[in-house]
Amino acid sequence: METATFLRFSFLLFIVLFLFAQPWYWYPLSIPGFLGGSQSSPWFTSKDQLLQKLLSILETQVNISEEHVTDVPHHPLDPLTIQEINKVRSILSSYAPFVNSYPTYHTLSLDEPNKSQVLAWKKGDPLPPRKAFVIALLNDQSHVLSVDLDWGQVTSHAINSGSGYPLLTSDDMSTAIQVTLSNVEFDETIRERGVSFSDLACIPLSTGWYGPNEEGRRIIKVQCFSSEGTSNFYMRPIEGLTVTVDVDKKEVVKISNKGRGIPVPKGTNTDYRYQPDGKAPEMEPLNPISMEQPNGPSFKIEDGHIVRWANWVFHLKADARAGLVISRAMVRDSETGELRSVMYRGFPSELFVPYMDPDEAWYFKSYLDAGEFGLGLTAMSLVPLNDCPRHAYYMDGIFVASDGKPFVQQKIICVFEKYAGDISWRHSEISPFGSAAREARPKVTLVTRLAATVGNYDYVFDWEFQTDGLIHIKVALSGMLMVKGTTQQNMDDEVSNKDKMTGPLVSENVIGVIHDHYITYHLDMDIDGTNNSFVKVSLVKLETLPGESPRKSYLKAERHVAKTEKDAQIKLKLYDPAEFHVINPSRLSRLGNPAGYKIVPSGNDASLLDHNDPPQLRSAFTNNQIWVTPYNRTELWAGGLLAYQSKGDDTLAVWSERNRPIEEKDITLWYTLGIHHIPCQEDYPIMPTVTAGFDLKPVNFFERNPILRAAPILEKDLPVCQPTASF
Ligand SMILES: *[C@@H]1O[C@H](CO)[C@@H](O)[C@H](O)[C@H]1NC(C)=O
Ligand SMILES: *[C@@H]1O[C@H](CO)[C@@H](O)[C@H](O)[C@H]1NC(C)=O
Ligand SMILES: *[C@@H]1O[C@H](CO)[C@@H](O)[C@H](O)[C@H]1NC(C)=O
Ligand SMILES: *[C@@H]1O[C@H](CO)[C@@H](O)[C@H](O)[C@H]1NC(C)=O
Ligand SMILES: [Cu+2]
Repeated sequence: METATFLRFSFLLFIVLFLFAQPWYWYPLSIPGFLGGSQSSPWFTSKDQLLQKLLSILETQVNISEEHVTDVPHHPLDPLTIQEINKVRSILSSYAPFVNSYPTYHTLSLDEPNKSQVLAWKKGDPLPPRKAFVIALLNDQSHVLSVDLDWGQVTSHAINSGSGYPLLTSDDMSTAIQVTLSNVEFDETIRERGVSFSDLACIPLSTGWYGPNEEGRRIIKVQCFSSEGTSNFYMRPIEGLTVTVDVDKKEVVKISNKGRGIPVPKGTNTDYRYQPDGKAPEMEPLNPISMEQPNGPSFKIEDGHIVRWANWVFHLKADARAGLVISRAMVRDSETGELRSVMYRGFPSELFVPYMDPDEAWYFKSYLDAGEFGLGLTAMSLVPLNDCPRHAYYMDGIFVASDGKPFVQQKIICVFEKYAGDISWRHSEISPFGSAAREARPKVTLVTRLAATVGNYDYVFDWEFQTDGLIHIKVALSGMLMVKGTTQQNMDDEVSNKDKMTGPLVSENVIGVIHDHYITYHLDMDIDGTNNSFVKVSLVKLETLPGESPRKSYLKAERHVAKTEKDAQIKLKLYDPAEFHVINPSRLSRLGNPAGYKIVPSGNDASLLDHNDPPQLRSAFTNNQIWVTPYNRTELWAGGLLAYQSKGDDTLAVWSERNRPIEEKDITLWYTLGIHHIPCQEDYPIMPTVTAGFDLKPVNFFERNPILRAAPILEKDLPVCQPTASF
């Protein structure tokens, strides 16, 4: 039965994610004694039995809600439904080139209609033709197809000639682990390190691109840890052991084992799961706290994907690669009530994480998490009341396994209203005429959130909408450091290779390797339509003439409209400040200012790697913090359509070099936020969140403060609440 098989695949994905991101502790929940017993337990006397157990679990079925089976699309941008995905698979199974040799599916998602069709569509109109965008791998070639669901036909088919491969499937990852676990030499190395197979946890790592040796085949590097005594196996690396696997040939290419003298760190006190009877931190306990919403939340979700709240309307969906996509964001004009366009589409396009260690077991760690693993595929269910507050609405993601079958990732997005005690505007005054003013308004916002767990790291992606028109885009980083084993226990220890430490000691025998995080956002701005320009408003210092003023210098704003892409390749500089506006030159305020939104950067560390260093070549899209390109429906992924092992021949940096005109055009803004991360002891064993973000803020878009007449909150509006159930 169709449903049963897709359930099986969702389970398969879960298992692999668990291999990939979750500790082995999950096993005892379903297999008593699997982890709890001793070496002599029948489950894990040998590695073969471990493997067999794994495989039999992959065959098991789980019971997952069937609620999406009857979904139908309501909006041109709605993701493919389960029925549509099944139809695409059936069309492709009788498509001549794939009939005799079955490809694996790495992407199967909505091929969005042309922008003009989406903009012209109104509720009630028939949907534009539904199409699927497919990337399938067959005999080492990436086939890029468009499938028309109404015609039941493939309407375009090209073999991509770029350097990279599509993102990994869960099958690729489990293959890499299985090939590793079945290797005899690997067996030896694990025994030699004194780790028992029952405690072994291995993760599949993307390999980057480092020259001809690894070209022409798909490679995954596997590294392993000991989970003995902790669910947090990431803190117990088997250092210096890397198994390079050819995923398609299903064979080990190389085993590098250079960490023999390095002990597996002990990992005491590294478990992060709550122990109700465990020792609490030395602090006064907090009383339970929540936000009051006596009348419930103020947002509505229409037809599954349209979010309406206060003066905002937008389309929200999960995407296997981007995670969370906001489309057609529109804000209501506070004076006229007109719904005005702000952004056609916004999403994190790539996430680059280079580690700063040239060692054999570390040099390749330079991940492109969106294009290699997928920010949606790695997102797991949010935890009610902790990940998202009470009254949050949860949205599922419907993705596709490598055999083309759909599966559901439940509750990976949440939508909620937030009041964090902040103020949206205020003033108080003692009037000389007796009537005092004391006015303040609370800041209530609407948040949409997705948390990707890409292996060890967690990235919480937020889009926060304000009633004053501002959109705050934020990422919170948490999860585990990727740590390196060392013989060193203390900073005082005499260690011969101390100078080669590539990060601080964060625990005994554990180095937190220095690394960066760069998140590049695709922001297709449409300010009151598509006729937009990018304006750099520079602050320049002017000097007064002798005798002109007691002042010697002052600042003035100078506007420069970017003509072509190179005018908009921007490196931020503290002593050369500027604002960056996207404006509509044909939409003027009553005072003659063009309607605009500015991007307000922050969280902007820049990459210092050599531009010819392979990871930086592939991630040249981080060489500037801001880029602007003319709209092009295929230029979505800053690191290229096929990012896995790519050489950087299809990145934003390459497109932008064409230097196309961008003035009075439909333009896309790209912003990269960056974080240098020098780990510290507090990051161990799990990191308190570190946040970085930026704003999209109206400039002369509204005629005046759009929330001037917003009402204050009074005591009677907030009766003391009784607890209500969360859902
Ligand atoms: C599986 O789901 C069905 C309904 O969809 C339910 O009746 C049944 O009890 C569930 N089985 C288990 C084991 O949860
Ligand atoms: C969409 O746009 C592309 C290029 O602009 C064009 O080739 C194609 O025919 C359009 N498709 C439809 C359905 O209008
Ligand atoms: C864009 O706006 C400018 C300024 O109003 C106008 O001259 C130009 O014709 C517009 N372009 C388009 C394509 O509408
Ligand atoms: C759109 O982008 C693709 C990929 O960069 C490029 O090949 C194509 O020429 C672009 N189309 C236009 C109209 O610029
Ligand atoms: Cu970090």
